[in-house]
Amino acid sequence: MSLDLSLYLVTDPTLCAGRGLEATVMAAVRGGVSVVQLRDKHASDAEMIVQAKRLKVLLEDYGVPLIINDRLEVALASGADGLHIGQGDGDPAEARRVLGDDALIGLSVQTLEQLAQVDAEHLDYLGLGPVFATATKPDHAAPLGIEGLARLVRASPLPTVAIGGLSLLNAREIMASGTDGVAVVSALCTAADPSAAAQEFLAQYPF
Ligand code: TZP
Ligand code: MG
Repeated sequence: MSLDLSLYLVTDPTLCAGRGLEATVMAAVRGGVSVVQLRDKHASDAEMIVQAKRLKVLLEDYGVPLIINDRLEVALASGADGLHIGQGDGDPAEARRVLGDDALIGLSVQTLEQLAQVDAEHLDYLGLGPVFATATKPDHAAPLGIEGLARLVRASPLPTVAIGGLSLLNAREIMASGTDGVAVVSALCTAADPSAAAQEFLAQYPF
């Protein structure tokens, strides 16, 4: 499946639960979300595989890829389109070997030092952040700010998506850094109308 990073929704079991995770995700997708990442730090692998398989069927009609956070076994067993790993979560080359050439594999990068170590051969994109401090990920690294983000975008050998504290208030400025897209949890999952919010994100972009 091709990769359009423009509006990348990362799920959170609590923040997306308002109207039900699936209903929230699909409303956002109808509004124009281009990638969905299933992220759940507490579910068992078996629970996550069930959720991933259900989402995969729903997303198929929209041509939107489903990416699994952290868990290679879940990505493989659910037939998801790819895997997103953090620094120290796993090896991109191993993920590529297990998931195959067509899988979409992403890595989180927080610093120029990490960027210099990136195994671009086995990756499709980089997640850059957090741009701003966010309560959604309590253990996050030091925020990059817009300037820090722009430096990483310029130096990246791969397409990038920015994450962390992003919202309708800063999406235009974020896209002006040259990144290929914006990744959000709360800005879509806690929106009164996730579909309208997704449309508003895309309407802000300078392209
Ligand atoms: N990785 C870096 S920040 C973050 C993740 C998963 C959470 C982003 O959440 P929000 O609600 O969009 O700030
Ligand atoms: Mg991780």
